[in-house]
Amino acid sequence: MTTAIDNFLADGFVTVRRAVAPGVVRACVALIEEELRARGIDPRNRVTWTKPVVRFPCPEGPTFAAAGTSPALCTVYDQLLGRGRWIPRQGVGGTIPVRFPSTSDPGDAGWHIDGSYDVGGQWWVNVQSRGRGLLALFLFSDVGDQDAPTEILVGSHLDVPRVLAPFGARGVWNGDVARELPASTFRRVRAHATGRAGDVYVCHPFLVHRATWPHRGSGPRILAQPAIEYPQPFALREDSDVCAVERAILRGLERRDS
Ligand SMILES: O=C(O)CCC(=O)C(=O)O
Repeated sequence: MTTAIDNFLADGFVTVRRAVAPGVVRACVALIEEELRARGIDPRNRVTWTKPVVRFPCPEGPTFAAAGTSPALCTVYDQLLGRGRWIPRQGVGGTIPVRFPSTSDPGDAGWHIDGSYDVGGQWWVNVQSRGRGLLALFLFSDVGDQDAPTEILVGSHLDVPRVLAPFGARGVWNGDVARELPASTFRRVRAHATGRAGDVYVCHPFLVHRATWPHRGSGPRILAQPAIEYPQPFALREDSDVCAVERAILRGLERRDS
């Protein structure tokens, strides 16, 4: 029988439906809407939706802590990273790109993996995934195919380790990774991070993804995209007690075929 971990190893993500309870989602959205109003955007009045995307840090506080520490998510993080081996966060973290109905290029829609650590003001990544255990995509609005869903290259997390390995522990700017990938990566099956508000896509840190446009839906698409932090870089040793994220990196390096 195929398990959620097998799917994660093969695809690079698992979808946790209803990961965040509806009441918690509503409370988070109310706070996100306050952030929008503070920027002169009325989430109910499309006249004020003048840009394709507005981005800000995910607010902190108990409401977002309830979303970030949902029992369903903690269970999945334990399964993928090892029980007690990831850093719990009292919040969600990351940024919130809110995408509005628009046919304009938002300017931030290139294929990439997210960066994990700061080097001179740039976000870098290394093959040991220093600083990052996972990427999570929290849907805070219902997202359909017309609503500018995040697009994922299924299984692309297995192509990235061989690109990162030559850069060693120092790593590389995340903006340089996609152009080093083989053409076959971009022929991989594509998936869209669609679903209901409260669903969370839990992704391998090396999963290649991008924002999409145009947004042909009717309302703001709200997503948070935090890192799930991991206290030390993955050792990437065959003989160590490897978790699913590390096993996928080893598989990508063709050091392990399980
Ligand atoms: O907004 C999205 O759909 C994804 C954005 C993204 O991947 C990013 O900003 O790193």
